[in-house]
Amino acid sequence: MSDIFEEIRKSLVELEYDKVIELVKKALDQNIHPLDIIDKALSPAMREVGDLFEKGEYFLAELVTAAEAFKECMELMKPILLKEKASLKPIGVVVIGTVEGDLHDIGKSIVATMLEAGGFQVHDLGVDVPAEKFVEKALEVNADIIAMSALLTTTMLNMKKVIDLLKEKGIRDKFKVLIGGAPITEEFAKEIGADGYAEDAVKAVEVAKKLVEELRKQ
Ligand code: B12
Repeated sequence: MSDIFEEIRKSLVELEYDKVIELVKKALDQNIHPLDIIDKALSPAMREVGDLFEKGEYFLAELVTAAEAFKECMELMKPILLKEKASLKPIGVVVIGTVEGDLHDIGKSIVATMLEAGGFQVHDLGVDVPAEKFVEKALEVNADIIAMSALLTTTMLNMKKVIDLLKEKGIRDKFKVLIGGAPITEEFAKEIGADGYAEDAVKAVEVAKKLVEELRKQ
């Protein structure tokens, strides 16, 4: 069974678009859970693609191709992930997006899907989301959690802008702020005053549930 993960990983790193899709379909046919495909094959492959880019062996076009293949695999897996949706009545409301200046959305979309599968009502604002838009939407839908993603060291500070804006408006306590993305750490979350951090989509759901409980107790 582990061979299929290796095959998927290799074909994504080598940018064999059709082969990746075909192998993911094959894995799903074998009842392999989508989260295992993501964690054991697709995500490690994307990190490798990023490393090759950093070394100058791959260019932007290669990043784009790999990202498109990953996204198409997500389209195949999303219905399976959502089939496991926990409850009919939402356990909380989340506004999620990738921060201003940042166009990376694969990880954010996985987190959004997993939160939805975990029973949250999710409003996905997409990428390059300005601080004002996060706050506006959170107020509009009466959100419990504002969740932000950043993949660039240059954009991660835009997360703080959202927290500062909440403080400025006197509504910081109304929402829990959850952050994540490859360059984000627990320390960074503390530093900017976020309420929670998670390194992957599964942990994001656990932390989100904890944050909603805390909010209800306030
Ligand atoms: C694919 C990719 C792209 C694609 C994105 C396509 C898309 N639709 O997303 C494209 C080609 C557009 C791109 C562009 C650029 N990229 Co890019 N990209 C990547 C790459 C290879 C993979 C990212 C990815 O999708 N990973 C897979 C997902 C599943 O993982 P993830 O995003 O980390 O998400 C997981 C966790 O972090 C967490 N998580 C994520 N979000 C959230 C949110 C919350 C709330 C929580 C709790 C958790 C959480 O859960 C997720 C699931 O487990 C990374 C390499 C890397 N190591 O990350 C570089 C990388 C991020 N890119 C990089 C760079 C430099 C760029 C560009 C500046 C390149 C350029 N010269 O133009 C541009 C910037 C464009 C912009 N303004 O955003 C650098 C960043 C370096 C840095 N220190 O900032 C990296 C690290 C590559 C490298 N090693 O050099 N990129």
